[in-house]
Amino acid sequence: MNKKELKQYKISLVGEGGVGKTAIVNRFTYNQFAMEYDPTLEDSYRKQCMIDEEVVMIELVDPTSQEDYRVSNYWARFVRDGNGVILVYSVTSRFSFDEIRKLRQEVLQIAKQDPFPIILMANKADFGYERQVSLAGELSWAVAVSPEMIFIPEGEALAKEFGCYLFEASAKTGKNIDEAFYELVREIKKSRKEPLSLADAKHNSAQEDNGCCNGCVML
Ligand SMILES: Nc1nc2c(ncn2[C@@H]2O[C@H](COP(=O)(O)OP(=O)(O)OP(=O)(O)O)[C@@H](O)[C@H]2O)c(=O)[nH]1
Ligand SMILES: [Mg+2]
Repeated sequence: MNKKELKQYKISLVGEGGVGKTAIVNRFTYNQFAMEYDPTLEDSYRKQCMIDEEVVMIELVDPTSQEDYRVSNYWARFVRDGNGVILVYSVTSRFSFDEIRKLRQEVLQIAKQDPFPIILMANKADFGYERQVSLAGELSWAVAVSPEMIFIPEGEALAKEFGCYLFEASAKTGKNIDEAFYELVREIKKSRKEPLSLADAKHNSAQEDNGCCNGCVML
């Protein structure tokens, strides 16, 4: 099969500046990570990958997060032409988390499709200690240590509200990066009512057995 015949999935990353959208795309596409921060104007990428025993083409758009562009049609076109969105916040930025609800509303207003496939990604999960603390349920201690940090229960509540998956991820370590993209592709397949491959069907039935998905958290 040549590249033109492959199923295509167009995905955009949406989130506030500095949350790690470019780092996530670079980890997913090239398996690379850089510590430098260079605000994005606009980039697009393509990656061929095997998901549930099927070779597909993923097209990624990493649009600028600057407010001036977001409110213009320039930004909207990426969402409108795309098949799904990864909404990204950083566990180290309360602001980026607080803005997610508004960003989701913007995406849903722009998107042509209802429901529109969305995955929530909590990036920079390599900022380690808070994860153990929140798993142990000692939130108040953790908040005292770092009021800016976002903890799993907060992200989990948001994912439940949205009825979508939440992936705790790190572009630095690679944790849950591929998994989040693959899950979004599955969501897009479901929304397009594409016939399921055997591997897809197995995956979906395992999730249904686990009561997914009304806000699932992947740690
Ligand atoms: N520790 C850690 N740092 C990260 C991670 N992801 C991104 N960073 C760092 O965070 C900074 C911002 O990352 P970018 O990927 O440029 O952020 P962005 O969301 O693309 O920002 P804009 O292009 O301005 O919208 C960079 O210094 C990255 O190295 C991560 O998972 N862990
Ligand atoms: Mg960027």
